[in-house]
Amino acid sequence: MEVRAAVAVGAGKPLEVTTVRLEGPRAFEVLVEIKATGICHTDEFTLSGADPEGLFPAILGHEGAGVVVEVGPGVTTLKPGDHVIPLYTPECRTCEYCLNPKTNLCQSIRATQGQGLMPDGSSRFSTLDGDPILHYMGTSTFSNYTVVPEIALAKIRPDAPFDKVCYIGCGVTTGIGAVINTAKVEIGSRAIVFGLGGIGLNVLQGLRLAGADQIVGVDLNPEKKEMAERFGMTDFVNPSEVDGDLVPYLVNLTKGGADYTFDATGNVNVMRTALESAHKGWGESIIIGVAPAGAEISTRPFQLVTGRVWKGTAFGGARGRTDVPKIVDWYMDGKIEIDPMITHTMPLEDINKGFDLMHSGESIRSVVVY
Ligand code: NAD
Ligand code: DAO
Ligand code: ZN
Repeated sequence: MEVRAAVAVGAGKPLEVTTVRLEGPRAFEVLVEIKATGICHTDEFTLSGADPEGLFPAILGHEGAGVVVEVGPGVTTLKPGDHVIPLYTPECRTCEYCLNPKTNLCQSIRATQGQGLMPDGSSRFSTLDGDPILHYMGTSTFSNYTVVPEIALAKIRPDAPFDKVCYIGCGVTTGIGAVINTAKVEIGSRAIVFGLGGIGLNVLQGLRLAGADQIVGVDLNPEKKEMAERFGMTDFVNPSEVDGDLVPYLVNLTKGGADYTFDATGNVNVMRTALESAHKGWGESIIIGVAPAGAEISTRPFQLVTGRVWKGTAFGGARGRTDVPKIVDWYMDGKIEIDPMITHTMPLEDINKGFDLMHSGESIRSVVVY
């Protein structure tokens, strides 16, 4: 079939919105009509050329929601008409990783997904001339139709609005999951969140949900304060307004250091500050941000010897097919908020404007509605 897609033709170039060819689903694959997709920093990371694993031409997008149109042979858990969220972290429920409760990093299709291919090693997308176009993160939601492995689709309730719950496909789950699945924050905790963007705001609301007492937000941009307060932040710190070292300031503010700190900036210097502002003896620091290629973290080992713990999290430690439908329920039941974070919506034709809004810092989330 012919579909409309925004094609990433090369690093640093704008997406080209055009008609491309999409082959139907093969065994254990599903054709999904994408109804809405968020534009995330990871798409920008790849499009900019900073992602060393970035491949072109490709159809980016990994934060979508849509409807099953057709299922390939062997698909048993989905049928046409089901509402779904594609998962860049699949959940096969049978691989060594899925069977280990300590991780959510299903590896069953990791190799081909990383090469922009479906599990059988081929692409379903091509130009009208027949030249292959690569998939991206196994999802390629910057297309009004896409083909996704069955194990990379979470079935969600049919009354959830696509233009809001698409954000659960990455940002919401990553932020809330970092709190609940990775840190396992206890009621009454003190926490510090570095970076109050699309991920950090969801860490804040995760902390509020977990019953944290003190939720400190740290951002260089003072305009982030108002929205962050709406999502549960109790104290705002702008590092550029702190005299001297930020670590002792934050340790003092949290009465000895935070029980949990979260990096949602991707800056390795911030990651060090986050680790060192965690409480001596038990403080845990969770890295969410994705640092530039080749960047390294450092601290004095004595920080760990004296009980601080450094951890990282991908997709909030969530097992998508199991956890994403529950997070959709939380949204529909009013336990979490999404709407205020969707600051802009646009048709696919204007997708490059969504990237411009991200660069200028004007948007939290732009959503393409098909
Ligand atoms: P964003 O740009 O919306 O937010 C980043 C925020 O950090 C901004 O508000 C910015 O002002 C602030 N900031 C930047 N430098 C700072 C500094 N030195 N000190 C304090 N604040 C600073 O980005 P986002 O969409 O929220 O994503 C955050 C990070 O999370 C990115 O690195 C992204 O790639 C990563 N991410 C990780 C996962 C995962 O599974 N681990 C998933 C999605 C995104
Ligand atoms: O299993 O090796 C692997 C890859 C897991 C990918 C996790 C990606 C998380 C960070 C990227 C941000 C996604 C939007
Ligand atoms: Zn698996």
